[in-house]
Amino acid sequence: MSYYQYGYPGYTYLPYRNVPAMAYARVEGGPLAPSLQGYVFFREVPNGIEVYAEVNGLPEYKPGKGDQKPIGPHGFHIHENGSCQVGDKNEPFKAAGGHWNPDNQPHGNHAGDFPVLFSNNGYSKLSFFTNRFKIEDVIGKAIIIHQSPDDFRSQPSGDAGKRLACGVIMSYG
Ligand SMILES: [Cu+2]
Repeated sequence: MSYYQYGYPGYTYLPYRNVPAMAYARVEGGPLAPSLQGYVFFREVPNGIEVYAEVNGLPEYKPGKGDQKPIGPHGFHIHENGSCQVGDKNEPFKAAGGHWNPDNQPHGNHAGDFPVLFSNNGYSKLSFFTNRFKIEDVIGKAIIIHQSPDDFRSQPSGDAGKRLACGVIMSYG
């Protein structure tokens, strides 16, 4: 899998000088979503960072019933530990720890609280802007995609359920 296939919008017109800082995470599904794979890119833009994610192999949406949470749209966050060890197959990726929260905010306003990912026959593409961190702050942290939506309110992690996929953020270029 090469970056080109994912068509990161900034890549082809990067200048040769003053190349903006970039980082990426290759995200891979664990035991609950073995065919999931994708990339998350971070690119310096004026006044902040553009985050661009492209993911395949997400599960289909299923509404919640009783005390079962819905499957999708998918909670999406930066977690504090750069480890994607699977661990317990029923509760994977606990090694990534809790949400990355450098400025001690409630959940919903963590620096690494991202918009949810919507699955379109398993495919999702999302880009958004944030000024909550610099590229170098997130290198070595983990991206987690959850099974259930983030309500941006429940503490400490938005009730987003199990962890489908994980990727460690690396510097790029
Ligand atoms: Cu999370």
